[in-house]
Amino acid sequence: MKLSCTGCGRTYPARIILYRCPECDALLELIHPEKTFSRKHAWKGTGVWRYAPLLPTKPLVTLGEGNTGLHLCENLGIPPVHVKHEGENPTGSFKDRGMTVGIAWAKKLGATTVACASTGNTAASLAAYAARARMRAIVLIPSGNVAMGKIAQALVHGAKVIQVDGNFDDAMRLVQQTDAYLLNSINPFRLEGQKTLAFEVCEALGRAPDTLVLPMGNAGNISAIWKGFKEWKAAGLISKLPKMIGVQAAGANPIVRTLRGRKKSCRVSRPETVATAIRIGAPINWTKAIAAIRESGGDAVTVTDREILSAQKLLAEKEGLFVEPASAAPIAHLRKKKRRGLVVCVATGHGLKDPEVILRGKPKFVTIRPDLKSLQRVL
Ligand code: AN7
Repeated sequence: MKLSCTGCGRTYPARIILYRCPECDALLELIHPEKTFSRKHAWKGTGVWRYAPLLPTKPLVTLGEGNTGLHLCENLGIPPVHVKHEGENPTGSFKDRGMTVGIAWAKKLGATTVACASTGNTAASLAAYAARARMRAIVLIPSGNVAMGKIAQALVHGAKVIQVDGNFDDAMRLVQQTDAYLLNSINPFRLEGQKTLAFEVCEALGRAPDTLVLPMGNAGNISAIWKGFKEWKAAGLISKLPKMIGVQAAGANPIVRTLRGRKKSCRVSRPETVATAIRIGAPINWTKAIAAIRESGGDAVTVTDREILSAQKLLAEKEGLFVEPASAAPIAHLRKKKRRGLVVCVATGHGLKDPEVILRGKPKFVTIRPDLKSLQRVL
């Protein structure tokens, strides 16, 4: 097992703490010995650790992550689509898949303090797993733009929560200058856990989907899931790979701009969207994400805040699935553009993370006197 540079191809021992290539500064990824993929394993158990033979460590710290529902949705006014509801994870988002592996690796390394910058879900997940592993957690969040549920989670698990008077990108720049073990998606071990979503989808469908649609913020998840599909194919378990479609909010769409434009990378200096989870202007994993999109024949697309909120409501009302705004972005996209074949959307986080966004939308409900007449009048 080695860390390999996605830029120059140099390799490094997995046990060295590195987030970027010391030679060319590009992102790193974990490469397993070839033999791991050349035979079929008897996968054991459920969830992330079912795939332990394809993961870098044993399950040292777990809360029971993965094994989330793949819900067929036929009532959205679009061709049937499967929604993988990652809100069913222990802390309510897909981050737990990565965190269980990232924290296990931190433990192996003997780390005592772990840290991240976060728009909220990584902070919540890191706080919970650090508590379970008896480590100190430090989380940097942008001030004023993190959903209430996520802050409550980070606090209740005892993390040191620091608001940065700036946006996520400022917090990310800062946290990289600390000595703590970093568990943002720049950490390749975290992405190893997140790749298991691809395995679960393939096992549930008996094949890879034709298209996988998911929201992009730091673009770690799209990179991780693409790696998962490629590894599942290398193991001889599927024959075709899906197209990867990354969805960004109109006010925070650096990857869409990069793909459409001529420059190597286009930052958004003041990202803005109701989907605070993906309010990110300078994604850490943009090179990996662009590779995933190009290699898979996919695309990066934009949806507006209004389209996101409308899709969130539709999914809740028509299918019983309550997801947070960022997680509704794929459905918002599919309502604008028909995609043929077997389509899977990743709903990355639970709606309960951000109840304020629903209440701000002024939902209608009535108050009555506690008698039957009053009740009958409003029914
Ligand atoms: C619900 O928690 O970046 O493209 O700091 O919470 O892998 O970054 C969250 C990201 C999508 C984007 N949906 O995933 C953080 C953070 C939800 C999210 C994303 C996030 P990436």
